[in-house]
Amino acid sequence: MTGVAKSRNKAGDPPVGGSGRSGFAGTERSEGCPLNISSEKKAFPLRNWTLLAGAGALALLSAAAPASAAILLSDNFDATAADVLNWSGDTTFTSTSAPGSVDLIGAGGAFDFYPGNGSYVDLDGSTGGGHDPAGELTSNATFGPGNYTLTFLLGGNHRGAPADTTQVSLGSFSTTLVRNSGDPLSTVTLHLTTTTSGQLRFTEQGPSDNIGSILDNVILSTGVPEPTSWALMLIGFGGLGAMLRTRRARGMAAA
Ligand SMILES: [Ca+2]
Ligand SMILES: [Ca+2]
Repeated sequence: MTGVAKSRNKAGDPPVGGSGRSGFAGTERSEGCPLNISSEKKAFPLRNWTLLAGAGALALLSAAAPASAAILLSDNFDATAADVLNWSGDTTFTSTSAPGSVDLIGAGGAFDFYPGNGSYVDLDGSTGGGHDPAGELTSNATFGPGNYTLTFLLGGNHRGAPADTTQVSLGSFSTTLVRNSGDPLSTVTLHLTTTTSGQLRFTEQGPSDNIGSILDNVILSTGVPEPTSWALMLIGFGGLGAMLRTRRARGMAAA
């Protein structure tokens, strides 16, 4: 089909605080020790505080990294048989691009450019050129502020048409991906953060010529902290260690 303008009906197509003094009891003084433990008349070895702090740190890590990500949205577009030109959408996504549109193709139909993937979406539908956006799919669900992991397949238009630009957005997050005609259908993984609520949206920015990038297998999951968040936590743990070392030194000096 390479180079075919289109044979289908398309016009053109924080740190945990542990404090204390190590290993001595009795008539100790509390000067220099923010947490007065002298009234306990008992030793509470530094290693115990360290273990407590370590447990707290592990609790923080556990809270920050859920054991398994929950899938919030999933659509392989296979529930609808191809070909449906100017497709209106399904229970997960709605075509929101009027007067532009999207097409549902593939699945052994007339435009199965990526066989074996069932049905998939041509993000530039069959309503003619000159539309802005050329096509757009918007999730029916709205998602709140937070971290998300988004994966999907995106491929080139496969018909020799000019490269297409796809905008992917959710709330305050937005990015654009360019696919040349011959680019394969390949997995894109985005770890995104949005500060506002919003719907997941794939917007074909054009050029609007009834031939667009191909979208399939969209999965949105709960996310994990951005790498910068992990870095901040590690810095916090480093500070915790330094604080404990300082307290131990003070305790030995006081003794
Ligand atoms: Ca599919
Ligand atoms: Ca196009």
